[in-house]
Amino acid sequence: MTKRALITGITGQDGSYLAEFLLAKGYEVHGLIRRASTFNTTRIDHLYVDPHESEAKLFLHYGDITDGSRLVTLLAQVRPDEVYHLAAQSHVRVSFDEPEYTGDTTGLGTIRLLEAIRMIGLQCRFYQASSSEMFGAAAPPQNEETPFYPRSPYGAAKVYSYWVARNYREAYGLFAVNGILFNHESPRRGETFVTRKITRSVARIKAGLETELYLGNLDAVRDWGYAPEFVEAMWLMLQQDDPRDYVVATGSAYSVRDFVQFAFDHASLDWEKHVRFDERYLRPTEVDALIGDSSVAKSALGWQAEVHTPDLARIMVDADLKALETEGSPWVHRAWAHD
Ligand code: NDP
Ligand code: GDR
Repeated sequence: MTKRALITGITGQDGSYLAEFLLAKGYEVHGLIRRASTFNTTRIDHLYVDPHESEAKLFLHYGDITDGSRLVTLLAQVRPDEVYHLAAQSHVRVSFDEPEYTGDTTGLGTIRLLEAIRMIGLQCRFYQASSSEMFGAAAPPQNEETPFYPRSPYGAAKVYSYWVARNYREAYGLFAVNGILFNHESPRRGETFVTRKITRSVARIKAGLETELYLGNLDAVRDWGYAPEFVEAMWLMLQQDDPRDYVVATGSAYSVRDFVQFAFDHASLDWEKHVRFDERYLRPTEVDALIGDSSVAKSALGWQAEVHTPDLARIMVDADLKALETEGSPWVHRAWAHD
């Protein structure tokens, strides 16, 4: 029997890799997409198959995680075996500007989806995209037992989602798991997250299109892994006999400054000649250090990271250099105020 999955957030970095992964495993994949006035499916366009020409396995449906009744009609129509809930306002800095909206999408969006599952009596497995940001100010290394101490509206909304996913597991016996994923990046990473902002800028500086890169806190420490590997861990969590929560991380620690150095070095550039400080990229409360201990994922899922931060930086710089070669007209894209 072909398995059917529904992915919310399919147009995002993780959603696109997960869709690819599940299609390769033979799944029928359904994705929730937002109606927008411009195309927002660039990360998954390569997966599209014209249903008139051959048998399609990927289906996209309009909807929004703030629209509870739509989630009911969609789940009733698709009846997925596995639901991967990735949709969220996912930018920590932006969550300080839009705290209420972030609470509505990143927090309440999860209960809307869980309620929709419960209301239609759907038997499915549920993955919640939890985050290392829930640990916030808790000292590293962080694992499944570390108490949460979120430092942003985003982190607080994810803590809410974590607990409602657990509650539906305990209250209604839903196979619901929280994947507590540490930062993971790729050439498909949104352009305003720090790694991609850096690697994209390195490529543009190398090509002579710009000379300066403005950043905020270079001292923050993160445990950056490679997104295609992390989506496999999501799938593995839903294939186990029993639901539980898992930390997924590489276990290594590098500062933003380290990442800058890896990226500029790879393009034979001296970062100190190009990187400038701009306080607008600081956050009202910062998360100083996130370093994950994913020994449970290793023993229970057989999962461990292969790509670590220095290689990741090189993969991303190479991809951004290549993208510039094929981009055509080299418009100078300026980042908006709060990336
Ligand atoms: P992205 O920001 O790349 O993607 C977010 C997705 O959510 C996009 O598809 C976006 O759609 C969709 N979305 C946003 N708001 C809504 C809404 N109101 N209704 C429906 N869809 C919406 O995130 P990532 O792929 O990086 O992350 C996936 C999930 O994992 C997120 O929940 C994130 O918070 C979480 N996470 C990410 C980590 C990381 O390091 N990447 C680490 C830990 C957790 P659109 O394309 O239209 O904007
Ligand atoms: P993060 O990712 O907040 O960890 O959340 P981000 O790349 O935005 O920031 C990482 C660190 O870099 C510092 N920083 C800057 N960040 C941005 N965006 N822009 C800058 O110019 C800049 N300069 C320094 C930040 O202060 C921070 O310390 C990501 C998201 O994917 C979340 O959805 C996810 O849950 C967590 O990772 C785990």
